Amino acid sequence: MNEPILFPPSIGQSPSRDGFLSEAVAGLSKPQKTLPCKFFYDEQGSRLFNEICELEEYYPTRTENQILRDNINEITGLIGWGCRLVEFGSGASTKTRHLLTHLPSMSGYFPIDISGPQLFQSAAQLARDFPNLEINPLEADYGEVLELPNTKRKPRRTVAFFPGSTIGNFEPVEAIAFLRNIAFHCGSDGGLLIGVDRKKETRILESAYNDRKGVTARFNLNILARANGELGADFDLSAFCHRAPYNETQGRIEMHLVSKRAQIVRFDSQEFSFEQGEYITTEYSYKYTLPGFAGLALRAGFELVRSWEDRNHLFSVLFLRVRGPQSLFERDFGGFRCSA
Ligand code: AVI
Repeated sequence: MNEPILFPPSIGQSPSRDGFLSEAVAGLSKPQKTLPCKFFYDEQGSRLFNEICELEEYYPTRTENQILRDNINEITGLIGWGCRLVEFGSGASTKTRHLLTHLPSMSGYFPIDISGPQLFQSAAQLARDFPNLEINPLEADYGEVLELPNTKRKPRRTVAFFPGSTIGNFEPVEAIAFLRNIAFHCGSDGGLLIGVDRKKETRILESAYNDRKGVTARFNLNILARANGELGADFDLSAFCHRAPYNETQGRIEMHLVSKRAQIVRFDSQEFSFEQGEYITTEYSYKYTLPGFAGLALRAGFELVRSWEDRNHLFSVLFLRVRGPQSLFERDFGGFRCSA
Protein backbone atom coordinates (compact mmCIF):
# COMPACT_ATOMS: atom_id res chain seq x y z
CA MET A 1 0.00 0.00 0.00
CA ASN A 2 1.28 3.52 -0.82
CA GLU A 3 2.30 6.00 1.85
CA PRO A 4 -0.49 8.43 2.74
CA ILE A 5 -0.07 11.70 0.84
CA LEU A 6 -0.62 14.55 3.24
CA PHE A 7 0.92 17.86 2.33
CA PRO A 8 2.19 20.24 5.00
CA PRO A 9 -0.50 22.63 6.15
CA SER A 10 -0.81 25.76 4.06
CA ILE A 11 -1.21 28.53 6.56
CA GLY A 12 -1.18 32.21 5.77
CA GLN A 13 -4.66 33.45 5.05
CA SER A 14 -6.30 32.52 8.33
CA PRO A 15 -7.88 35.41 10.22
CA SER A 16 -5.31 36.98 12.53
CA ARG A 17 -5.81 38.59 15.92
CA ASP A 18 -5.45 41.97 14.14
CA GLY A 19 -8.19 40.97 11.72
CA PHE A 20 -10.50 40.08 14.62
CA LEU A 21 -9.61 43.32 16.41
CA SER A 22 -10.24 45.59 13.45
CA GLU A 23 -13.47 43.84 12.44
CA ALA A 24 -14.75 43.79 16.04
CA VAL A 25 -13.99 47.51 16.51
CA ALA A 26 -15.60 48.36 13.15
CA GLY A 27 -18.65 46.18 13.83
CA LEU A 28 -19.27 47.48 17.35
CA SER A 29 -18.91 51.09 16.16
CA LYS A 30 -21.85 50.79 13.73
CA PRO A 31 -25.30 52.11 14.71
CA GLN A 32 -26.52 48.47 14.58
CA LYS A 33 -23.68 46.66 16.31
CA THR A 34 -22.32 43.53 14.62
CA LEU A 35 -19.66 40.87 15.11
CA PRO A 36 -18.90 38.71 12.04
CA CYS A 37 -19.97 35.08 12.35
CA LYS A 38 -16.67 33.77 11.03
CA PHE A 39 -15.23 34.56 14.47
CA PHE A 40 -17.49 31.96 16.10
CA TYR A 41 -15.08 29.22 15.12
CA ASP A 42 -12.21 29.11 17.59
CA GLU A 43 -11.59 25.68 19.17
CA GLN A 44 -14.42 26.01 21.66
CA GLY A 45 -16.77 27.48 19.01
CA SER A 46 -16.01 24.61 16.61
CA ARG A 47 -16.73 22.12 19.40
CA LEU A 48 -20.03 23.82 20.20
CA PHE A 49 -20.96 23.91 16.52
CA ASN A 50 -20.37 20.15 16.27
CA GLU A 51 -22.68 19.79 19.28
CA ILE A 52 -25.34 21.92 17.55
CA CYS A 53 -25.19 19.57 14.56
CA GLU A 54 -26.23 16.69 16.85
CA LEU A 55 -29.20 18.52 18.42
CA GLU A 56 -32.68 17.18 17.92
CA GLU A 57 -34.00 20.61 16.93
CA TYR A 58 -31.18 21.35 14.47
CA TYR A 59 -32.47 19.42 11.43
CA PRO A 60 -30.06 20.70 8.68
CA THR A 61 -27.10 18.40 9.40
CA ARG A 62 -28.91 15.10 9.71
CA THR A 63 -31.32 15.94 6.86
CA GLU A 64 -28.49 16.83 4.49
CA ASN A 65 -26.62 13.67 5.50
CA GLN A 66 -29.68 11.61 4.76
CA ILE A 67 -30.15 13.25 1.35
CA LEU A 68 -26.49 12.57 0.49
CA ARG A 69 -26.78 8.95 1.63
CA ASP A 70 -30.04 8.30 -0.21
CA ASN A 71 -28.75 9.69 -3.51
CA ILE A 72 -25.04 8.92 -3.34
CA ASN A 73 -24.85 6.97 -6.59
CA GLU A 74 -26.57 9.63 -8.63
CA ILE A 75 -24.56 12.42 -6.98
CA THR A 76 -21.15 10.79 -7.46
CA GLY A 77 -22.18 9.79 -10.98
CA LEU A 78 -22.72 13.47 -11.81
CA ILE A 79 -19.38 14.47 -10.28
CA GLY A 80 -17.62 11.69 -12.23
CA TRP A 81 -14.13 10.21 -12.08
CA GLY A 82 -10.75 11.91 -11.75
CA CYS A 83 -12.01 15.10 -10.14
CA ARG A 84 -10.30 17.53 -7.82
CA LEU A 85 -12.73 18.06 -4.94
CA VAL A 86 -12.48 21.36 -3.09
CA GLU A 87 -14.47 21.75 0.11
CA PHE A 88 -15.15 25.26 1.39
CA GLY A 89 -15.56 25.27 5.20
CA SER A 90 -14.75 21.58 5.65
CA GLY A 91 -14.96 21.45 9.48
CA ALA A 92 -14.65 17.81 10.51
CA SER A 93 -15.12 16.68 6.84
CA THR A 94 -17.82 14.27 8.06
CA LYS A 95 -20.04 14.53 4.98
CA THR A 96 -17.09 14.27 2.64
CA ARG A 97 -16.13 10.76 3.80
CA HIS A 98 -19.23 9.40 2.21
CA LEU A 99 -18.45 11.13 -1.10
CA LEU A 100 -14.80 10.06 -1.06
CA THR A 101 -15.78 6.43 -0.54
CA HIS A 102 -17.94 6.54 -3.66
CA LEU A 103 -15.81 8.73 -5.94
CA PRO A 104 -13.51 6.74 -8.20
CA SER A 105 -9.87 7.67 -8.85
CA MET A 106 -9.95 11.24 -7.62
CA SER A 107 -7.08 13.58 -8.40
CA GLY A 108 -7.13 15.21 -4.96
CA TYR A 109 -9.11 16.59 -2.06
CA PHE A 110 -8.67 20.15 -0.77
CA PRO A 111 -10.42 20.93 2.49
CA ILE A 112 -10.43 24.66 3.35
CA ASP A 113 -11.40 25.83 6.82
CA ILE A 114 -10.89 28.79 9.10
CA SER A 115 -10.31 26.58 12.16
CA GLY A 116 -6.82 25.05 11.87
CA PRO A 117 -6.83 22.44 14.67
CA GLN A 118 -10.00 20.72 13.48
CA LEU A 119 -8.93 20.98 9.82
CA PHE A 120 -5.55 19.31 10.31
CA GLN A 121 -6.89 16.67 12.68
CA SER A 122 -9.59 15.57 10.26
CA ALA A 123 -7.23 15.78 7.23
CA ALA A 124 -4.76 13.50 9.06
CA GLN A 125 -7.53 11.02 9.84
CA LEU A 126 -8.74 11.08 6.21
CA ALA A 127 -5.18 10.51 4.99
CA ARG A 128 -5.02 7.37 7.14
CA ASP A 129 -8.37 6.16 5.82
CA PHE A 130 -7.74 7.06 2.15
CA PRO A 131 -4.00 6.40 1.76
CA ASN A 132 -3.98 6.82 -2.03
CA LEU A 133 -5.70 10.17 -2.05
CA GLU A 134 -3.77 13.43 -2.28
CA ILE A 135 -5.06 15.65 0.52
CA ASN A 136 -3.98 19.25 0.86
CA PRO A 137 -5.63 21.17 3.73
CA LEU A 138 -5.68 24.95 3.61
CA GLU A 139 -6.29 26.98 6.77
CA ALA A 140 -7.99 30.09 5.49
CA ASP A 141 -11.07 32.25 5.50
CA TYR A 142 -12.62 30.45 2.54
CA GLY A 143 -14.26 33.65 1.38
CA GLU A 144 -10.82 35.08 0.72
CA VAL A 145 -9.12 32.21 -1.09
CA LEU A 146 -7.71 33.56 -4.34
CA GLU A 147 -5.88 30.51 -5.62
CA LEU A 148 -6.10 26.74 -5.23
CA PRO A 149 -3.06 24.49 -5.03
CA ASN A 150 -2.42 22.13 -7.95
CA THR A 151 -2.67 18.37 -7.65
CA LYS A 152 0.15 16.06 -8.72
CA ARG A 153 -2.30 14.22 -10.97
CA LYS A 154 -3.98 16.48 -13.50
CA PRO A 155 -7.69 16.63 -12.62
CA ARG A 156 -10.33 15.92 -15.24
CA ARG A 157 -12.47 18.61 -13.66
CA THR A 158 -12.79 20.62 -10.43
CA VAL A 159 -15.89 20.24 -8.29
CA ALA A 160 -16.55 22.39 -5.23
CA PHE A 161 -18.42 21.03 -2.23
CA PHE A 162 -20.15 23.55 0.02
CA PRO A 163 -22.46 21.63 2.36
CA GLY A 164 -24.26 22.57 5.56
CA SER A 165 -26.23 25.52 4.13
CA THR A 166 -23.31 27.80 5.01
CA ILE A 167 -24.18 29.78 1.88
CA GLY A 168 -27.09 31.06 4.01
CA ASN A 169 -24.59 32.89 6.23
CA PHE A 170 -23.83 35.29 3.37
CA GLU A 171 -26.02 38.23 2.42
CA PRO A 172 -27.49 37.36 -1.03
CA VAL A 173 -25.25 39.83 -2.91
CA GLU A 174 -22.22 38.43 -1.10
CA ALA A 175 -23.42 34.90 -1.86
CA ILE A 176 -23.46 35.74 -5.56
CA ALA A 177 -19.92 37.17 -5.39
CA PHE A 178 -18.70 34.14 -3.43
CA LEU A 179 -20.29 31.63 -5.84
CA ARG A 180 -18.89 33.56 -8.79
CA ASN A 181 -15.46 33.15 -7.25
CA ILE A 182 -16.07 29.40 -6.91
CA ALA A 183 -17.13 29.26 -10.58
CA PHE A 184 -13.88 30.98 -11.46
CA HIS A 185 -11.84 28.46 -9.42
CA CYS A 186 -13.69 25.51 -10.93
CA GLY A 187 -13.36 26.72 -14.52
CA SER A 188 -15.34 25.47 -17.49
CA ASP A 189 -16.80 22.02 -16.90
CA GLY A 190 -16.56 22.76 -13.16
CA GLY A 191 -19.32 21.74 -10.78
CA LEU A 192 -20.69 22.68 -7.38
CA LEU A 193 -22.45 20.41 -4.90
CA ILE A 194 -24.15 22.63 -2.35
CA GLY A 195 -26.54 22.30 0.59
CA VAL A 196 -29.29 24.89 0.94
CA ASP A 197 -31.73 25.31 3.82
CA ARG A 198 -35.28 25.93 2.67
CA LYS A 199 -37.91 28.42 3.77
CA LYS A 200 -40.35 26.80 6.17
CA GLU A 201 -42.59 27.38 9.16
CA THR A 202 -41.21 29.93 11.64
CA ARG A 203 -41.81 27.51 14.52
CA ILE A 204 -39.41 24.90 13.06
CA LEU A 205 -36.77 27.49 12.21
CA GLU A 206 -36.85 29.25 15.55
CA SER A 207 -36.60 26.06 17.56
CA ALA A 208 -33.54 24.99 15.49
CA TYR A 209 -31.74 28.16 16.57
CA ASN A 210 -33.11 28.38 20.13
CA ASP A 211 -32.55 24.81 21.34
CA ARG A 212 -33.72 23.67 24.74
CA LYS A 213 -30.27 22.62 25.96
CA GLY A 214 -28.93 26.11 25.29
CA VAL A 215 -26.04 24.93 23.09
CA THR A 216 -26.73 27.59 20.42
CA ALA A 217 -26.84 30.22 23.17
CA ARG A 218 -23.38 29.10 24.40
CA PHE A 219 -22.12 29.06 20.80
CA ASN A 220 -23.34 32.63 20.30
CA LEU A 221 -21.97 33.92 23.62
CA ASN A 222 -18.63 32.24 22.96
CA ILE A 223 -17.77 35.02 20.50
CA LEU A 224 -17.74 37.43 23.48
CA ALA A 225 -15.56 35.02 25.49
CA ARG A 226 -13.22 34.89 22.51
CA ALA A 227 -13.06 38.69 22.36
CA ASN A 228 -12.21 38.72 26.08
CA GLY A 229 -9.47 36.11 25.67
CA GLU A 230 -7.94 37.34 22.42
CA LEU A 231 -8.61 41.08 22.39
CA GLY A 232 -8.54 41.83 26.12
CA ALA A 233 -12.19 42.93 26.04
CA ASP A 234 -14.19 42.97 29.28
CA PHE A 235 -17.57 41.63 28.12
CA ASP A 236 -19.59 40.37 31.11
CA LEU A 237 -21.13 37.25 29.55
CA SER A 238 -23.87 37.12 32.17
CA ALA A 239 -25.03 40.58 31.02
CA PHE A 240 -25.89 39.38 27.48
CA CYS A 241 -28.40 36.82 26.30
CA HIS A 242 -28.94 34.86 23.10
CA ARG A 243 -31.95 35.41 20.85
CA ALA A 244 -32.60 34.08 17.32
CA PRO A 245 -35.83 35.31 15.68
CA TYR A 246 -36.87 34.49 12.10
CA ASN A 247 -37.21 37.64 10.04
CA GLU A 248 -39.87 36.56 7.56
CA THR A 249 -39.58 39.67 5.38
CA GLN A 250 -35.88 39.07 4.82
CA GLY A 251 -36.18 35.27 4.88
CA ARG A 252 -33.46 34.82 7.48
CA ILE A 253 -32.76 33.75 11.04
CA GLU A 254 -30.96 36.53 12.89
CA MET A 255 -28.66 35.67 15.77
CA HIS A 256 -28.56 38.41 18.38
CA LEU A 257 -26.70 38.99 21.65
CA VAL A 258 -28.97 41.21 23.69
CA SER A 259 -27.61 43.48 26.41
CA LYS A 260 -29.58 42.81 29.61
CA ARG A 261 -28.71 46.20 31.10
CA ALA A 262 -27.09 49.50 30.22
CA GLN A 263 -23.34 48.90 30.23
CA ILE A 264 -19.98 49.89 28.80
CA VAL A 265 -17.55 47.38 27.30
CA ARG A 266 -13.89 48.30 26.92
CA PHE A 267 -11.06 47.06 24.72
CA ASP A 268 -8.33 48.48 22.50
CA SER A 269 -8.48 51.66 24.62
CA GLN A 270 -12.02 52.24 23.39
CA GLU A 271 -15.44 52.20 25.01
CA PHE A 272 -18.57 50.65 23.50
CA SER A 273 -21.76 51.58 25.28
CA PHE A 274 -24.92 49.48 25.27
CA GLU A 275 -28.41 50.46 26.25
CA GLN A 276 -30.62 47.91 27.93
CA GLY A 277 -32.17 45.77 25.16
CA GLU A 278 -29.67 46.89 22.53
CA TYR A 279 -28.20 43.95 20.63
CA ILE A 280 -25.21 42.81 18.58
CA THR A 281 -26.09 40.96 15.35
CA THR A 282 -23.71 38.01 15.12
CA GLU A 283 -25.12 35.99 12.23
CA TYR A 284 -27.71 35.85 9.48
CA SER A 285 -28.85 32.48 8.22
CA TYR A 286 -30.82 32.96 4.99
CA LYS A 287 -33.38 30.38 3.90
CA TYR A 288 -34.30 29.85 0.25
CA THR A 289 -36.93 28.40 -2.03
CA LEU A 290 -35.49 26.17 -4.74
CA PRO A 291 -36.31 28.59 -7.61
CA GLY A 292 -35.01 31.48 -5.47
CA PHE A 293 -31.66 29.80 -4.98
CA ALA A 294 -31.38 28.57 -8.58
CA GLY A 295 -31.92 32.20 -9.70
CA LEU A 296 -29.19 33.43 -7.38
CA ALA A 297 -26.80 30.72 -8.63
CA LEU A 298 -27.56 31.67 -12.23
CA ARG A 299 -26.45 35.22 -11.50
CA ALA A 300 -23.18 33.74 -10.19
CA GLY A 301 -22.55 31.77 -13.39
CA PHE A 302 -24.00 28.37 -12.40
CA GLU A 303 -26.91 26.45 -13.88
CA LEU A 304 -28.89 23.86 -11.99
CA VAL A 305 -28.34 20.29 -13.14
CA ARG A 306 -30.22 18.34 -10.48
CA SER A 307 -31.57 18.82 -6.96
CA TRP A 308 -32.58 16.41 -4.19
CA GLU A 309 -34.62 17.01 -1.07
CA ASP A 310 -35.95 15.14 1.97
CA ARG A 311 -39.53 14.06 2.14
CA ASN A 312 -40.50 16.92 4.49
CA HIS A 313 -38.99 19.54 2.13
CA LEU A 314 -36.74 20.89 4.89
CA PHE A 315 -33.45 20.95 3.02
CA SER A 316 -32.08 20.69 -0.54
CA VAL A 317 -28.84 19.49 -2.06
CA LEU A 318 -28.12 20.89 -5.51
CA PHE A 319 -25.64 19.98 -8.22
CA LEU A 320 -24.79 22.98 -10.37
CA ARG A 321 -22.44 23.34 -13.30
CA VAL A 322 -20.49 26.36 -14.49
CA ARG A 323 -22.59 27.95 -17.20
CA GLY A 324 -19.94 28.64 -19.80
CA PRO A 325 -16.71 30.47 -20.49
CA GLN A 326 -18.34 33.90 -20.62
CA SER A 327 -19.37 33.71 -16.95
CA LEU A 328 -15.73 33.13 -15.93
CA PHE A 329 -14.78 36.62 -17.07
CA GLU A 330 -17.18 38.11 -14.59
CA ARG A 331 -15.13 37.32 -11.50
CA ASP A 332 -15.64 39.74 -8.64
CA PHE A 333 -12.44 40.42 -6.73
CA GLY A 334 -14.19 42.11 -3.80
CA GLY A 335 -14.07 40.59 -0.31
CA PHE A 336 -16.65 37.93 0.48
CA ARG A 337 -17.68 37.59 4.07
CA CYS A 338 -20.15 35.94 6.33
CA SER A 339 -23.00 38.32 6.91
CA ALA A 340 -23.42 40.54 9.95
C1 AVI B 1 -22.73 27.20 9.70
N1 AVI B 1 -24.12 27.63 9.51
C2 AVI B 1 -24.68 27.04 8.29
C3 AVI B 1 -25.00 27.45 10.66
C4 AVI B 1 -26.41 27.96 10.33
O1 AVI B 1 -27.36 27.20 10.54
O2 AVI B 1 -26.57 29.08 9.85
C5 AVI B 1 -24.45 28.20 11.87
C6 AVI B 1 -25.36 28.12 13.06
N2 AVI B 1 -25.71 29.14 13.78
C7 AVI B 1 -26.50 28.74 14.74
N3 AVI B 1 -26.71 27.46 14.63
C8 AVI B 1 -25.98 27.04 13.57
